[in-house]
Amino acid sequence: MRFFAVAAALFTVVSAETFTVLVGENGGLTYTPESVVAQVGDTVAFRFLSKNHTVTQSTFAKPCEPLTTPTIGIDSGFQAVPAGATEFPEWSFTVEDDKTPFWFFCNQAPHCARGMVFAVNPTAEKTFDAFKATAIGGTAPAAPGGSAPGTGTSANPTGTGASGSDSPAPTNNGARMVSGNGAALLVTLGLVAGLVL
Ligand SMILES: *[C@@H]1O[C@H](CO)[C@@H](O)[C@H](O)[C@H]1NC(C)=O
Ligand SMILES: [Cu+2]
Repeated sequence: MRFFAVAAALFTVVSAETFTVLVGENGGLTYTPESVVAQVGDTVAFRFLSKNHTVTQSTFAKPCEPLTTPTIGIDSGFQAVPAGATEFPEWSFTVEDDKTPFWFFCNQAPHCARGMVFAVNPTAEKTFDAFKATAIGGTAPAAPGGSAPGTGTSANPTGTGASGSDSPAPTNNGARMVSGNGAALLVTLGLVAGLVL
């Protein structure tokens, strides 16, 4: 019995996957890939390659507005990358619910309205294409002034590469945020999952 429990736990650890998403590849307003199908325990890691983008949680209905209710969504904050940079900021979260889709956008206006959106586990009813179409269709995109409610600005927008020392420390109720080991921020999509769409 005990043996099987341990074996199962080991398997879970070993089988967890990390999806790397490139943000602003070739200077584009893009996430590459645009969506991933992830399981509980998987990590979605964003690598910011250019410009000054965010990964900000939103909703299917309002792709370009930060999620604020019932809880504040997770947010990478602005990650600025100087031209010619050789180190790139990273930010990641771990999926703790794979029965619910999660929706994201770039909170740098007007990137979302130009289709800079991302999803984890879109469904047959709520497809990525529909989400993106709504974003481009442009219902009142994003945050005038740039700073999303509750998130504060990025603690480290100066592009010191992967050494992002401080987390933006958003006040998530359901998401737990911890510092990665000197590199990426690690965010856990927690109980918020069940409450959001
Ligand atoms: C990144 O964009 C935000 C929002 O527009 C802005 O407040 C911030 O100053 C920018 N950072 C840099 C380093 O340009
Ligand atoms: Cu952007």
